[in-house]
Amino acid sequence: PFLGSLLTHPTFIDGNCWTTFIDDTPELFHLVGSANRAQKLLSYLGDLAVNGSQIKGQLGEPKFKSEIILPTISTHDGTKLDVSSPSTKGWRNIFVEQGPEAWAKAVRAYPGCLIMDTTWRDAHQSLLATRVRTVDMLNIAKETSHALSNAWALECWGGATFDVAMRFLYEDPWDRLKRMRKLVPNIPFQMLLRGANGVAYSSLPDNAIEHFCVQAKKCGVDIFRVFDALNDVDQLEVGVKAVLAAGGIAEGTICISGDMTNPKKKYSFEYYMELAAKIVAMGAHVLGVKDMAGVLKPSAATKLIGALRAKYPDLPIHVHTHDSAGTGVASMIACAQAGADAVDAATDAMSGMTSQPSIGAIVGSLAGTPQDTGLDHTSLRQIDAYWAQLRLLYSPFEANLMGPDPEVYEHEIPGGQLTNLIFQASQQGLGEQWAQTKKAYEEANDLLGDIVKVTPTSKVVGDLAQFMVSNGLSHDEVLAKAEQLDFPSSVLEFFEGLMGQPYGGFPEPLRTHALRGRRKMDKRPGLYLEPIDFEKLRAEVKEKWGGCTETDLASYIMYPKVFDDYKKFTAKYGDLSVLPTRYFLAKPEINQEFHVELEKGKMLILKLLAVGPLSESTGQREVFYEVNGEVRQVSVEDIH
Ligand code: 3PY
Ligand code: ZN
Repeated sequence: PFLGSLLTHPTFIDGNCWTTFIDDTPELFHLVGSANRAQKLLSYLGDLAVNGSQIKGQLGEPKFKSEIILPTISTHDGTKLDVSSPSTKGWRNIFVEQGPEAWAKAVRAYPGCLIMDTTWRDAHQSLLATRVRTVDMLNIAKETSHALSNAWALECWGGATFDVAMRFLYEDPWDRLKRMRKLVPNIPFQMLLRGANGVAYSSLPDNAIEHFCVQAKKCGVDIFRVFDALNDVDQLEVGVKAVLAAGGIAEGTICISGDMTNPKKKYSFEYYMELAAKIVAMGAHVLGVKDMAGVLKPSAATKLIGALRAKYPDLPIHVHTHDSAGTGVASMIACAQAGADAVDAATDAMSGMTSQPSIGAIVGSLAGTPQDTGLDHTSLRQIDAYWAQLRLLYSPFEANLMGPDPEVYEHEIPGGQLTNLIFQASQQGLGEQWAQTKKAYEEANDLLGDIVKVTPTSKVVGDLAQFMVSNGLSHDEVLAKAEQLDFPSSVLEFFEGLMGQPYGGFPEPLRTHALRGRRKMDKRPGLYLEPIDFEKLRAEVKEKWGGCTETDLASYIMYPKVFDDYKKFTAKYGDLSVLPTRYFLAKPEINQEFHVELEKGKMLILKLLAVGPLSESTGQREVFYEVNGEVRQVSVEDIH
């Protein structure tokens, strides 16, 4: 009943096909729209059946092949919760009704330690190459709104999820945010904002960050964790100011680097205390402490958080870590006991190693103590049963980490990057190559002046390390040959000052030798960059894609090429966010029935019937699908 409905409509057949036809018979155009969408979806499914998944980074097919079982949610005393609609109880109400200051006061007054669940952002960014799709968050969203109603927040947006959504999953990150928000109205949503870099890899003009924060707040972000990868306060302030202007909760954040209890290290206890004072002076609502590599040992955590708590009795303190060394639970408990208002954890099946520490372990350890999290361990376990299945569904993106890496105290590689580097090294056997990479990373960091390492500066160190390994260059050789070497572009951008100013200055003469006449910015890049001309870019996007929403514009400003490629892809294949992950990543078995809800009430029942032989003349194969009982055929180019 797709296109046929239009062509066989009596009005059409009579030839009375005047211009009001569209207005008089909107239902048919709706059907044509669905027909187009169904056809585009079939093109994708056909392609998958012939050529396999083209999703970057995917190795093989999901280990999980059955239907995902949704848990029923109850409390530890056996009371079953009605999850047919979202919970309305939670910390977000205070923020929405009374604003950020009242919310901050309320969380300070709460006697226990709250938990931020990072499962929807950092956990999958750190373990599964950021590949978890919107549909898999939405499917557990209402249950989560109940089980985690007392959570500080769900971290669910920003960081790498923004570009990966468009770049590799062909999804609109804004659409993800709005859809999650509908199903979780009660728990604050938190995002990660890289200060003046927004969610990109180097600085943007200030007005781009302002525009971005307004859109993010409108679409559903409440708390913005704002950091700068060099702890450059001028860069950080761009983000904090933009969040304040947008009406969000600003979590101004200190990035932790190295072991502050070791007197030989560059970043000392005093350094962090001074940085905190500057962040508080910016008017941040929350003080964030971000330990992106997981190097904040429990004793250091006790000292730093204890001192911050004493100095800022009215300011909520929120701590983030990664469990790379295996000490994440111990450190977060130390933080809670030293007075942190909130610590980060991930659902058990998505926790540990380069991800956040286990929510169950932290909640269980603090239960019944003055730092009780107010979360019910039974409900959490039930939510985790869902994620245990999802972890297997996303098995093609596993880095196959085998255990903790306490060597992180030496190499200081942030969680997400550590997974990437281990994965790359494991492709080559994890032997000599991995040892070399870790050593080169330490040397590269040293050459760059022992910088704070987190996106985007961690990429600078990683790129320089790989450059050294592949060219067989030692630390001293890089210094000696710097005037001749073709450094990676990220290293040059860092030296130019496009990522801000490092604490203690740039290393010289390496900077000058590497730049060889390129510009040197000695103040924050926003002072040199031309402001965005919104009108001009809006017209450009409209011209290319026939329309431009404010969120399209924000995506285009952050990632013009990625946005264009995403639009090209969806023009060809449609919005694939409706497709269950199993059939997004791999073809179904022959004759296996599966369902796709194209839009509310428009269900497609699909079955792969056959993949035809290769036509020598066209290089194509015919793929046959049954769609709602009718046989459909798509021609697909065989790229093998
Ligand atoms: C990001 O910037 O994406 C991070 O997760 C940094 O920790
Ligand atoms: Zn992190």
